[in-house]
Amino acid sequence: MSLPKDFLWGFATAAYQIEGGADQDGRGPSIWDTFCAIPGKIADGSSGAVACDSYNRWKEDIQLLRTVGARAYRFSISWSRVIPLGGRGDPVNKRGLAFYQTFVDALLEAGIEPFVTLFHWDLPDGLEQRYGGLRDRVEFPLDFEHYARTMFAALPRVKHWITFNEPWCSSILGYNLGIFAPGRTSNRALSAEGDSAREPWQVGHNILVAHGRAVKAYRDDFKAASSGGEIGITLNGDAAYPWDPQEPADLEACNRRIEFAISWFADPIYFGDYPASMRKQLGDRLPVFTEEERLLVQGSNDFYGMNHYTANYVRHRTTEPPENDFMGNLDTFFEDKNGHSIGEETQSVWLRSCPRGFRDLIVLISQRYGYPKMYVTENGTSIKGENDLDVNDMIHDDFRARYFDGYVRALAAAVREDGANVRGYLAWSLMDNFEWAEGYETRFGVTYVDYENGQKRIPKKSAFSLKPLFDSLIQN
Ligand code: PNW
Repeated sequence: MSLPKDFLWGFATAAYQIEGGADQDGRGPSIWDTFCAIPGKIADGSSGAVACDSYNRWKEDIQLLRTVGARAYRFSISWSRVIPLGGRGDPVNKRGLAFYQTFVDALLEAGIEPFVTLFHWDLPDGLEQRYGGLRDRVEFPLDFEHYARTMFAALPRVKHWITFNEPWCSSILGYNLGIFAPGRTSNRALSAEGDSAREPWQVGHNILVAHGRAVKAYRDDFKAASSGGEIGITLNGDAAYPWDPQEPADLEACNRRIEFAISWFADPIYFGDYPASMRKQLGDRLPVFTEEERLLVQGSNDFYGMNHYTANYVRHRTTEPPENDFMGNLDTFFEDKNGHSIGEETQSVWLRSCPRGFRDLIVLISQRYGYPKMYVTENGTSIKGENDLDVNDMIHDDFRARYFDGYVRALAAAVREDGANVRGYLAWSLMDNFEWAEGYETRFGVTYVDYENGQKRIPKKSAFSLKPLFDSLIQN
């Protein structure tokens, strides 16, 4: 028995990936609606316009959570459903708010603890049009604070708030590689606009300040009345191992890999400034915190939200980094110097299973940031070829169940043996859904969703695998 009695476990989703109802009850468009409409951006030409239709089938979703025994559920709010144009002077949509109020009440009624993400990438398109969205250092944080306050006031029963999901993805995939909305990049084959060398670092900075503003608002005006409410940010990051363990420069590169992915955001939050390795490589392309900004950001996590999926081998480079480099002048691989694979392949090119990496990364984060309280807010896997299977075979997802078993045991070992303070775990995802640029061809769900025939949901084997696993690990 290694996990505390009050350990929360369950499943996670995000608004644009499951809700659909894109035009219902006054929702405004988000940058993902706009991005999906551009031919060639999404693998199967799809969008989240209908997705799993959870906007209309949320009762089924809650029933599903009960069926599989979940204690917690992480979902996100569609900002443009609540404030269709997004800004602090724009009208609030009562019907959008009411949807989330009803949903939270129903979750609590079912004994399921809500974890609410305020921003899971679907920025109101109105703000993109008005001032360039996440690129605006002043307007964006103010509008985010107003939106956050609107939600804190509307959902007083929620005790776990996540400001931003994976700012690394918003910044790098959205503004360097240009493969996520709004799709800006220096690569002119993909976008007429964008500056991969500068915009991602400014966007990351603005997200940190917006996070800081929302946290201050929560602590000043809502936290006291919430009986134990807490707020934090969710960061993604992969474990890193040296491509050549005998090569000190590869070990240093592993450290840079973590710093450019995780410490980019976590160092300002825990220490008040960016890592020295980033300043050294990026110079004045990395913004400098004003004193006001630093005060907002430093100390702004009640907990560390960790999203984690995979691990890489890392090899240092001996050449000067190009201006669009965002990794810290290194290359990543799934095989080391001797051709040894880090783990089994999945449907996602960026994901291989490596449970030991989970434990090592939990320990690394714990050590660097002083053993913060942590929640794992996402962990899960796709399966190679899953979408090509007949549904009767698809629901026997032994690979996914094995992935969870390995990863959850690695987490339990980090708590039991390494002193990590992990208090919860949310598997990605409750159901198959819109996997961003991959469309619907890649499935991450523990529940099969039949998009063509009435959105029927059928829990897979892995959906039932977590309850017995956690029952065996949580103290009773
Ligand atoms: C996360 N990468 O995204 C997101 O938070 C989820 O919305 C998403 O569905 C899930 O992981 C599965 O992909 C990531 O390319 C997307 O390294 C891409 C990467 C990492 C995380």
